[in-house]
Amino acid sequence: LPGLGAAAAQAAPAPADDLRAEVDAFLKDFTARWLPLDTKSAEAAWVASTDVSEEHTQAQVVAEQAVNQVVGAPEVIRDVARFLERKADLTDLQVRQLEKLRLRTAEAPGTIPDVVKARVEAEARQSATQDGFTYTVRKPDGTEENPSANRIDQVLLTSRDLAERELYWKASKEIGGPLRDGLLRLRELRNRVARELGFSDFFALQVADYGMSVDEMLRLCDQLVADVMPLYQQLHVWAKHQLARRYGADVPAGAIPAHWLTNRWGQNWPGLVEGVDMDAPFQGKPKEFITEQAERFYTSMGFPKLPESFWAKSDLFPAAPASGRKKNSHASAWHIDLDRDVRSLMSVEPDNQWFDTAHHELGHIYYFLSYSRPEVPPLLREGANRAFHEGVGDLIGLAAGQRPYLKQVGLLTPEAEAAPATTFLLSSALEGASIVFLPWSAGVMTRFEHDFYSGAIADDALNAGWWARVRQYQGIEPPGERPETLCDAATKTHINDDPAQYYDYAVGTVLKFQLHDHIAREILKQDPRECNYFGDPRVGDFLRDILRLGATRDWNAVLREATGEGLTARPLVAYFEPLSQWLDRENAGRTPGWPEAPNPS
Ligand code: X8Z
Ligand code: ZN
Repeated sequence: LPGLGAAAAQAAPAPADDLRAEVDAFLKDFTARWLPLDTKSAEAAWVASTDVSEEHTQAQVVAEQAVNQVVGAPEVIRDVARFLERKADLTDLQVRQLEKLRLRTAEAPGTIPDVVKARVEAEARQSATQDGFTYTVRKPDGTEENPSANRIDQVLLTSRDLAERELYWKASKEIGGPLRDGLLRLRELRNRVARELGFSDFFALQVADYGMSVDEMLRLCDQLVADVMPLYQQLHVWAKHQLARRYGADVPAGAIPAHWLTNRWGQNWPGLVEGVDMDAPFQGKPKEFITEQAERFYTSMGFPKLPESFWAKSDLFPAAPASGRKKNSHASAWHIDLDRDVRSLMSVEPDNQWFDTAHHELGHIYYFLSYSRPEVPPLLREGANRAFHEGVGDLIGLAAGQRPYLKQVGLLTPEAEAAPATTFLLSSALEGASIVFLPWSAGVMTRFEHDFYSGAIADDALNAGWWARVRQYQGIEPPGERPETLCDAATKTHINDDPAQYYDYAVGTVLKFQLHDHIAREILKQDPRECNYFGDPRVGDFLRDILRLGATRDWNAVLREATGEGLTARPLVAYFEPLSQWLDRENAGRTPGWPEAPNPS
């Protein structure tokens, strides 16, 4: 009888109070074991990204293996699942931490240790191949150049010689060759990892962080593409006429050749508007100016100065070619210890694109700093969702591109000041993360990665699959055949090292315009197209109220409380409204669109 009693007592669920105490103890213990290893692993990844070498790659693998052993331990997986079965008895903060932990365990389930280990190795190898790559341009006169990514971007931005443009564009795609097999291997390993805990594939695992299904995310992205497609098609036809004139070439009948555009992927089209030279004000400024000016924007709104360690530990400028050091050429922000150790990896040059990027990166950094406080458990030191993290710095980039601010700080040329409002608006629609960016981000990148992980794109048709989507959404075509020995998708950093998450930027773009609209109209009482946040602590207070929450609240609720509305592209579309009429006049007699374009209605 006593034995029976004990068994019955064991089978009965613990009272809610006891369960909450148990979960608290579990989370405390887990965090204490995980955080120091996570910090070490972030430090090792930082070193591997800023100074590519075999030794650093190996050290990164070892450090990541160590953290995975704690995160994906079978007991952790089991306990998290057991606790989540009793969500109703737990606090919201506990449930949120457990959900985040469930997604972390799903990235490295200890039930299939060999696959997890193989993945860590393959990820580190792919990053090293990417970050250590040397571009080569073979000139018609027989000489060779090894241009940096910045140099390629500069040629594509400024050269008016189509033969030269094609040479540099093609050179920029050579990196896809050495990355192709690694990407296919990573697809297999990422999918196997994700499926172990029941996700349909790796794409589904990444979307789960939004609390959305894959179908919901795809529908949202399709809607965003549809929302901007009428204006995109007007911009597309305007741009091809503008570029044909610039290059002295015939206007393409349908799609625009990729090497005509001023960005390697045509993800935005900077520098197309004549008379608005946004680079001129930065030329001749000290190299620190761009990041320091971005910091001044944040401090002017009441954010603190960046910690000294940010300046000491960040890697902000291109590596000197003579040093032989190779570093990742794409901008990023790092939260090393989930506390005050924040860093940025950039290759800042004195131009407008890096000015925008520096504001973007500092947005991540101020987000990190704002939620690193005792009330936010380390497992929830993330954005409300990943798109919020992308949207915040972009918002400040948008604010720093407004003319009243640029004029105030002496960064507006007289021509840009004199330009009609629509001309200035036109350059905003083309540049940065805005109208032109959405068919790329919500269309090409999202659909390609979805279809790649679901298996809808055959291994021997990666380029065919990529360019079909580029043509469909962006109306861009490659100059000539693209061989399947290359992999043009893998020339985009995120495909390799930030996979299946590019919709973050699409959703972030929409959020950016929603927040901007609210700030301009409701807080500043200014025109969203000619406004100035600089020096206004009310804007800082509004933003900090969002940032300081981290991921402790549902993102839909955070957005609704901040702006009174759920996610909507309405403010984005409204911002560019005056442009459509102007483009209609400019484009009179021209035929917009290209074969197989998505229906603009
Ligand atoms: O990757 C970035 C940031 C770092 S999170 C520089 N962006 C996307 C890209 O460059 O493709 C910002 C906009 C889109
Ligand atoms: Zn970012």
